[in-house]
Amino acid sequence: MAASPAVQKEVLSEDQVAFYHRHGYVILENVLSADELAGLQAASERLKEERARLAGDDRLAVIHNVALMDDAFMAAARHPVMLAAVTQLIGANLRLQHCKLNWKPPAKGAGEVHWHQDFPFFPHTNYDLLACMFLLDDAVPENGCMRFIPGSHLRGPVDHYDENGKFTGRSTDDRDYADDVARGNVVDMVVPAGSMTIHHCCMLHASYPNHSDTPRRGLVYQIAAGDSIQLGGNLHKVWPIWLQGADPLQARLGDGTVFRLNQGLTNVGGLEPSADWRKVTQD
Ligand SMILES: O=C(O)CCC(=O)C(=O)O
Repeated sequence: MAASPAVQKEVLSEDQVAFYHRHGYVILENVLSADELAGLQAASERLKEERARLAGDDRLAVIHNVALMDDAFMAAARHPVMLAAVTQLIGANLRLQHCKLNWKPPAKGAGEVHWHQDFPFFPHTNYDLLACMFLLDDAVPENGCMRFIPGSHLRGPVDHYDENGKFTGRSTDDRDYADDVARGNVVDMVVPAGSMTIHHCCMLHASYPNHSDTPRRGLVYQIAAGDSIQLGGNLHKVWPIWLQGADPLQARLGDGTVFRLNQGLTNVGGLEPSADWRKVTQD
């Protein structure tokens, strides 16, 4: 396991922590320095071919495992401000569940993401699981910023299955979001490049299509508390990467029950980080 940096000092105020628990998200503006932002933008450009291979020029490209593709993305996975904020929200033992670059190309009107929660994609034993998105471009509705339904995380997981029981990757019962949208209980994540949004795994969220002439790139680190153990869904190649602290060797359920684990999850089927990431099926 890679050496973990010391836990940083607190970066969220008490109000921000309370806001996260109450509303399911928090925004940290201008987390990245100008150099860090430029470095991550340059790293994104180095993935241009991969973006085109995955999605062409007119779809949202979701490029997984970017931390294994470029050192800049691996370094950002341990950004001290991100780790400090996440520590305040879900504790000091932190596992990287997945990381990806969401690249919304400047195709007119492409890249809309329907209402959904993250948790149903990769259920865990508890909800101490969240997504941090570094914005590499200014995010506004016109270029496809995310939209959150504040407080929706408190409802727990909602239906993402069709009438045949097939997982659809989107909220399938419009009663779970339509009323909020009609009432205006929706917040657009309008933030400048270099900022970070953090949202709870049960946050109902969506994003607008990109109608602008420039891309909207969001770098996402999905982070789990060490005792929040994945129950299903995709295990990505970055899964063995421990971000901070130590594996507590226990699984905590939502009701507080704790099971000791005799060893950490061990993959013997080849899901190890390597430079050979193209050969592994990811999704
Ligand atoms: O990149 C976006 O606009 C959507 C991101 C999102 O909803 C997700 O990654 O779950």
